[in-house]
Amino acid sequence: MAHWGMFEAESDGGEVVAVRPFAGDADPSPILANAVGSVRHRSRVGGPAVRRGWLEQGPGPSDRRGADEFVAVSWDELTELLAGELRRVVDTHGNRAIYGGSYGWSSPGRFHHAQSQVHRFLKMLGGYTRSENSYSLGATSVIMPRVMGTHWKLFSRSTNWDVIARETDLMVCFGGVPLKNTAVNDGGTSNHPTRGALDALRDRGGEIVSISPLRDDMHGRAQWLAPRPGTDVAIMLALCHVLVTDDLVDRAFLDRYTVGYDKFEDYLLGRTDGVVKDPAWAAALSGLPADTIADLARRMAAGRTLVTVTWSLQRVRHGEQAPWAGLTLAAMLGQIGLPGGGFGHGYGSMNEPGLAPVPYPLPTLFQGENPVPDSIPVAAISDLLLNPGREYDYNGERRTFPDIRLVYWAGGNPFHHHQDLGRLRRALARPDTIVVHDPYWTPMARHADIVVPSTTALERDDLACARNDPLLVAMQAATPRFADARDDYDTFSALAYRLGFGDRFTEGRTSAEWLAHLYEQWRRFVLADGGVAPEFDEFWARGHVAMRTEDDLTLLEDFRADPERNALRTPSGRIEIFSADIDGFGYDDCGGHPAWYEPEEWLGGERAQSFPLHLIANQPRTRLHSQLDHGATSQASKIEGREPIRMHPAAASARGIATGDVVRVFNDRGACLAGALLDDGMLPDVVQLSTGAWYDPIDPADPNSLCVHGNPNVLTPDVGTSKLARGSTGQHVLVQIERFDGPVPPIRAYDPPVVRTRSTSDRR
Ligand SMILES: Nc1nc2c(c(=O)[nH]1)N[C@H]1C(S)=C(S)[C@@H](COP(=O)(O)OP(=O)(O)OC[C@H]3O[C@@H](n4cnc5c(=O)[nH]c(N)nc54)[C@H](O)[C@@H]3O)O[C@H]1N2
Ligand SMILES: Nc1nc2c(c(=O)[nH]1)N[C@H]1C(S)=C(S)[C@@H](COP(=O)(O)OP(=O)(O)OC[C@H]3O[C@@H](n4cnc5c(=O)[nH]c(N)nc54)[C@H](O)[C@@H]3O)O[C@H]1N2
Ligand SMILES: [Mo]
Repeated sequence: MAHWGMFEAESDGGEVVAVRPFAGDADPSPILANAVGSVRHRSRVGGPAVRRGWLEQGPGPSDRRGADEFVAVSWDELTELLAGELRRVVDTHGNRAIYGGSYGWSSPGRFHHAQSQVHRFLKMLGGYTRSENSYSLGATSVIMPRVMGTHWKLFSRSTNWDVIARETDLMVCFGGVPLKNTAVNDGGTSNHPTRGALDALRDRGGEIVSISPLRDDMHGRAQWLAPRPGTDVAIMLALCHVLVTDDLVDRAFLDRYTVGYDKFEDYLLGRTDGVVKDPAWAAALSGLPADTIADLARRMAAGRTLVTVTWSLQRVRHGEQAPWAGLTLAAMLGQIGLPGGGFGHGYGSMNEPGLAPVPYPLPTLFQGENPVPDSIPVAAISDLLLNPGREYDYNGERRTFPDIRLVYWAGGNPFHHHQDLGRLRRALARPDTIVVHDPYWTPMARHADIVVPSTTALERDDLACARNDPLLVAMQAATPRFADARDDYDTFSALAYRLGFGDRFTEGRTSAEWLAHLYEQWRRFVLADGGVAPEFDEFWARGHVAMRTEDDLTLLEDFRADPERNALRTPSGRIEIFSADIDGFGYDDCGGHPAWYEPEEWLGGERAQSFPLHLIANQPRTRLHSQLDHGATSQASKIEGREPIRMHPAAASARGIATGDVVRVFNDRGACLAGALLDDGMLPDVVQLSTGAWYDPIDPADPNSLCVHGNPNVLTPDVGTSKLARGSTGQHVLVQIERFDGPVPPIRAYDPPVVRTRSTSDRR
C-alpha cells in the first residue's frame, strides 16, 4: 500500500522491479510507477551520518548546514551521540527546547508511521514543543470548527460520491475537482471512484461548473470559468448578493439552522462599508463577466446544487474566508443536509471526501500525553526558530515562541512543505542541533547534523488502512532492508533503552508482535460491531480484510433532521455565519463574518506591477509531494531535467519562450529554473509550477541561492493566512519569468552529499 494506491510489488535483488495495481481499483494512479527502482536509488541514506562541523565543534548554531560534508558513524556511535545530545538539551534547557513538530506525510502503515513513532518517543522523553494543524488545511482546521463545529468530519462524513452522482443537478466547484489529487489519500486507498462518479453525474444530466484558473482542474464536459486567482470569495459574495436581490434566499433554513445572517447581509448590501457586493463589483475583481455570475446564482437556486471548495482555496492569504463563504452560500440556498445538495470541502483535493467511512477506530499506536504545553501553528516554523521569546497572535490567544535548541524531524520534508526557503535556511542555522530520520538524502537530511537512515515502507511489514477505505491491508515487505538502514521503531527503541525508558517504549514487543497486537485491538471493535475478521495469521496470509462502511452519507443530514438533538459543536449549536467569538478577537485580517480581503499576492494589486504573473504552486500530478521525485512517472514529466512550468502561449511568446526552453522564474524572495510547457488552458497571466522538485541550490552555502530544479517554495511568501489560523499560504505567489540562455546547470539534487569514513587518525 502507498498513499497513492494499493499494489503488488515484484522485486529482484533487493529492488522493486515492477508494480501492479490492485485489481479492485477502478482508476489506479500513474504515481505507482515511481516505486520501481526506489529502494536502491543512489539518493538513499546508506548508514548513520553526522555533519562534520557538528562532530568537530559540537552543538551550536551554524550556517554550514546544507553545505557541509558528513562523516559516517556506526549505529552504536549514533545512538550514543544522539542520546547524549538529547540528554544535554533536556538537562540544560528543558524539554520545551526540543521542537518535535516534525510535520510530514512519511509513509502509510499504522505501526511504522514515522510521525507516530517520533511523537511517542519524544513524549516518553518528557515532551517537546509540538505543532498544530497542517499545511493541507491550516485555515480550515481553525475556522471550520468555530463556524461549523467540525474539521475532520467535514471530509470523512462528506456527502458520498454515489449520492452526488444520483441526486445533484448542479455541482459548482471552486477549484474544480482535479483528478490528479484524488490519486492520494493519507494512509492509502484501494479504489479511486471520482472519475466514474463525475461521469455518472453527467450521464444522468447533471451539470458541472468548474471555477478555477486551470482548465484541467476538471476532466470531461463542464462549464469552465477562469477567474483571477484569489478572487473566489468575491465571486461567492456576489452569488449571495444575487440570491438576496432576486429573493432566492431560503430564509426558513437560515432561521432554523444558522446564526448571524443579518450582519452578513448588511455587509453584502453595503450597509456596513458602503460597498455593494454585487456581480459588477465581483466582475471587476475577478475578471468574470457580471452576467455570468448572476446567471450562475439563478441556476444554483433552481435545482439541487452542491457547492464545493477545494483545500487550495484556503492555502492562500485570508484562506479562512473561502470555506466559510462557501458554507454561507450553501446555507442561503438552504440545501445543506439534503442528498446531493449543500456544501463540500475537498472533493478533488484528496481521495477521501465522497468515500464512505468505516464506523470504528483504526488500529492505532498509543502515543501518550505530551507533558510540554507549548505548541505552534505548524507553518510558523521559521518564525519560531528566528524569534525565540517573541509574542504572536493565534486563534484568540497571545502566545510566545519558545527558545528551540534541538529540532527533531522524522517523516517530513520542510524543503518541500515550507515557504520562503531562503528564510527557512536562515532559521535552520539557529538551533544547536538538527536531527533528521529519512530514507533519502532529501534537502532536509542535508541540513541535519545527525542523519538517521530509515527504511522505506517497501522494506517493512505493516498494517495499512484509512478512515474512508473498506480494506485493512497486510502490507508485506517487498525487499530486505537497504544497506545499513533501520526501521524508525528500531532506532527509537535503541535510543529509549539508552535513555532509560526502553521497556516503556517497546512494551517488550518486536515489530512483528506489535502488528499482531494492533490487529487484535482493532479486531475487537469489528467483532463488537457484529463484523467478521479472521485471526491475525489468517489475515496476514489472505492479504486483506474488508470492513463495513457507512454508505450513502449526506453531510449534516442528522443536523438537518433534528438541529436540537444533533446540534453542531459551535457556540450556538448552529452554523455561524457570524461568529461572535472571532469578532471578539478584533483581528484586522479575519472578522466576524465571511468577507473579501485584498491579498498581497494577486494580479489586482500593486505587487503585480513588478511581478506580473500569478504562479499557482499546487500539488504535483506525477508524485506525492517530494516523495520519489526520481521515479519514472515524475521524471517523465521533467523538461531538461527541470520541473515543468505551464505558461499560456501569449505570456510565453511575449518573453520569447517556447515549449522545452529552460526559464528563470523569480521575484524578490528568490529564483528557480524550470522547463517551459505551453498550455492555453489557463489565463494569460497565470502560470503553474507544482511543488515537489527537490531543492537544488546552485550554491549550497547561499541561503538565497538559485534553485536549478524548480522548487516553487524559493518564491512563495512565509506569511500566515491571518492571525486566526496562521495557515500556510504557499499556493499563490507573483513572479516574473525570463528565458534562461546560459549553460544549463546539472541537477545534483539526488546525488548524496560527501560522506567520509573516518580514518583512525581523526577518530576522537
Ligand atoms: N508552495 C506550496 N507548498 C506546499 C503546498 C502547496 O500547495 N504549495 N502544499 C502543502 C501540503 S498540503 C503538504 S501536506 C505539505 C507536504 O509536505 P511533506 O509531507 O513534508 O512532504 P513529503 O515529500 O511527503 O515528505 C515526506 C518525507 O517523509 C520521508 N519518509 C517516507 N517514509 C519514511 C519513513 O518510513 N521514515 C521516515 N523517517 N521518513 C520517511 C520521505 O522520504 C519524505 O522526505 O507540503 C505543503 N507545501
Ligand atoms: N497527485 C497528488 N495528489 C495529491 C497530493 C500530491 O502531492 N500529489 N497532495 C495531497 C495533499 S497532502 C493535499 S493537502 C491535497 C491538496 O489539495 P488541494 O489543495 O485542493 O490541491 P492543489 O492541487 O494544490 O489545488 C487544487 C487546484 O486549485 C486550483 N486553484 C489554485 N488557486 C485557486 C484560486 O485562487 N481559485 C480557484 N478557484 N482555484 C484555485 C489550482 O488550479 C489547483 O489545481 O492534495 C492531495 N493530493
Ligand atoms: Mo496536504
